[in-house]
Amino acid sequence: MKLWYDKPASLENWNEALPVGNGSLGAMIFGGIEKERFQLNEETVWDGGPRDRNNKDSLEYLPKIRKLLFDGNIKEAEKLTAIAMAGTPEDQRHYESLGDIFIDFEHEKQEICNYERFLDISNAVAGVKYSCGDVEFIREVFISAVDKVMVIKLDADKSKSLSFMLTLNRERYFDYIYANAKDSVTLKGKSGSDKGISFCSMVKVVADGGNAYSIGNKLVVEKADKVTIYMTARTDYYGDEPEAWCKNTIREAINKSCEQIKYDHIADYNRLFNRVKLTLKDYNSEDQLSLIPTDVRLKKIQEGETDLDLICLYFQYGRYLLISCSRPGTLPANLQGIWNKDMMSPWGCKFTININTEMNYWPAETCNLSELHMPLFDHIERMREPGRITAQKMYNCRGFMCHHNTDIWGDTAPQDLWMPATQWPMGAAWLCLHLWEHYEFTKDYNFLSRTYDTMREAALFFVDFLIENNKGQLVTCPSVSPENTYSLPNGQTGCICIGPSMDSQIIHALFSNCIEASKLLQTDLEFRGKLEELIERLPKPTIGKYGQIQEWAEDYDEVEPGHRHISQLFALHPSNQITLKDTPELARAAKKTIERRLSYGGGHTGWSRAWIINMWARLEEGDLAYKNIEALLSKSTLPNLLDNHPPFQIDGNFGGSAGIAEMLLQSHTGFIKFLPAIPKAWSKGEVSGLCARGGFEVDFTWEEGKVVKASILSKAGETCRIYFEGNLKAYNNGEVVGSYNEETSLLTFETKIGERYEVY
Ligand code: FUC
Repeated sequence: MKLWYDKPASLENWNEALPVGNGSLGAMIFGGIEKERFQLNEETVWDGGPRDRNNKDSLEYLPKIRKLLFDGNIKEAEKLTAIAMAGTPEDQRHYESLGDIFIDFEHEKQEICNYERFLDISNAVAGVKYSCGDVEFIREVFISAVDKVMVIKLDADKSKSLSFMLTLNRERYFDYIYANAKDSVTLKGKSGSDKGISFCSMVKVVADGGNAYSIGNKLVVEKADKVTIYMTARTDYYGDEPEAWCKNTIREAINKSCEQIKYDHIADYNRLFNRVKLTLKDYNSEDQLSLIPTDVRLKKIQEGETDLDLICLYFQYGRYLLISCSRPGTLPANLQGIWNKDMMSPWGCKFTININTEMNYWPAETCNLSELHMPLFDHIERMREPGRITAQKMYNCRGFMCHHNTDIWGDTAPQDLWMPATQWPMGAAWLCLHLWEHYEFTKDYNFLSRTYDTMREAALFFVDFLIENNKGQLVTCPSVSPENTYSLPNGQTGCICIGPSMDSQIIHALFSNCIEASKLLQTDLEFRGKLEELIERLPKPTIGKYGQIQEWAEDYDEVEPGHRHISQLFALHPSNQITLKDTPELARAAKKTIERRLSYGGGHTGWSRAWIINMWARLEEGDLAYKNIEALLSKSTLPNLLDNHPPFQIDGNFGGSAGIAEMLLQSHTGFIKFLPAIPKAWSKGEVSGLCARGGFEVDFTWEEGKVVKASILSKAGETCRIYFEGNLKAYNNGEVVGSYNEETSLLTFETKIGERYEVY
């Protein structure tokens, strides 16, 4: 499980560098020979601080905007929305790079050979190896979540071979950089406003043999045998004094020893990573593929070659990335996880919640990284108070809500002044669906009882916010269908609308989850009654003139029929309101919808392609899903296997891994289905540790596209239902359990917590 390359990343091309991280600290490693670069991030280094941006006039103009929309005067409605509802100011805070470490090596002028740069994702350790003359140099880098430091080990097989100068830097916006000890430098600053974040990064070198000292604000090492560099960073976001925290963390790391830190790091990482294994057996390859550099393998896929092993690597890379950027107690993965080189990055490298942040967490449950979902849940809590204020001030509604972006202070006011996206009231609602999903996968009753109130509060907003449309249905208004524009027969175009399909689907899911949760928790009877009454009045998915699922309440044409968002199919994925079995007509229309999008060039951003993979998987179209995986790899993947929107955006990686899992195992319809969307080319393979709703962990092998043998671990003692056509039985300790119903094709058996069940 290695990404590897036979040359350094070009210093100017960040997209070739390799990411390491521990959930809050991140680095991109370039692997230079003369000059090494580590581009650094700390996830709380954001510009500015919290603020209230809710538009003071929103409430006053809301009735007027609604009236304009009901009168069909879209242009006027949009004009007024742009000034009366936009955030004041229009933009949320943004994420920034922490800086860089540069190391200038003094090498003898000799030929370099045997160069290799790698990222071993089975241990979360990156490295560089090469020979210069008769000296072999080895560099190893990892960031420990246990000890909260980045460790860079420099080694050479001849003594006194390591001489270099180290520079810690930041492009701009910092106040101090100084040697805080003989062998250590500190960089400090404060971002943005007076409420801004104070940050500190610190580097210390420990040399074996030779000399290590500072000159000015550089660190110099001369003729050392081995060197260990410790780096960490902190801000005051969580209330720490950053410099003291860094000093202390580095001191403790050095006391612990580099070997022990590495040992603990690998053990900690393996605990998460090793839970899932995937092999796709390729009859044509001769298992020599790992000898080819990763960028070359990617190019071969672009040229139409098959490389199933690279698909397994890509799948696991998504898991690696989530483990490296989203640990309990850290912030959720932002648009780039934690890895961002810019001071002013695309979309502020925030949390865009009209698809992107949600997609980041699609693999969390299915790919057995459930606890990595926690940062998202913590963030929802962070949004509650600001979200209440926005609900109250902008709409005079109870509950909490958010528009299509949020920042690390949980800002919930509208973001940007961009008609297709800004005025969308569904962000908090969509995020809250993840709480229910976590419950469904874990059956953790305590979690549900802890978080019910949050889901309820998101639903409460819509109890107040929904209004009646001309058909007497309950709809959102104003809203948009992210981020598409419709055209009217008279040639007018518009974004703002009444009751876009996605909104009704999200509210349907949120209300259903709350109703279900309140039953399980035996609570909140009155509120449940209210939701049961309202849910009946939400518009249902409707089939339009092209046989597609309608995107808006009216069967408008899209200005961009190949648009990257496919919001009207939210009901197909991630939700389960459209399924092949229960709503076959809608499923057919969903298929038409995807085909229509694709025929107009859809799926052109990485995340959009990843969503399409998940949708084809839900429609059990394995070959089409696979075709889109190949497209994701060949059109939207950078040399370092990060997703390319463009630019780099991590959602495509996570959506891609989730899509592969979705092709292998599904459980969104009340039962487990093995290999629901297996492409012909993946006829043989094995997988272990994928998760299904009901608290099940599933392993199986397959041949000729059919499961040969499965093993299911029950973690919650729920009844297990497996759908298949054929003749399989379930066994526990050698005894047959449960029974198979030929009419429903369901094998059903009761389970005990911690027991394993074999199915063959
Ligand atoms: C949404 C998408 C864009 C981009 C941005 C960060 O607005 O429509 O494609 O991914 O988020």
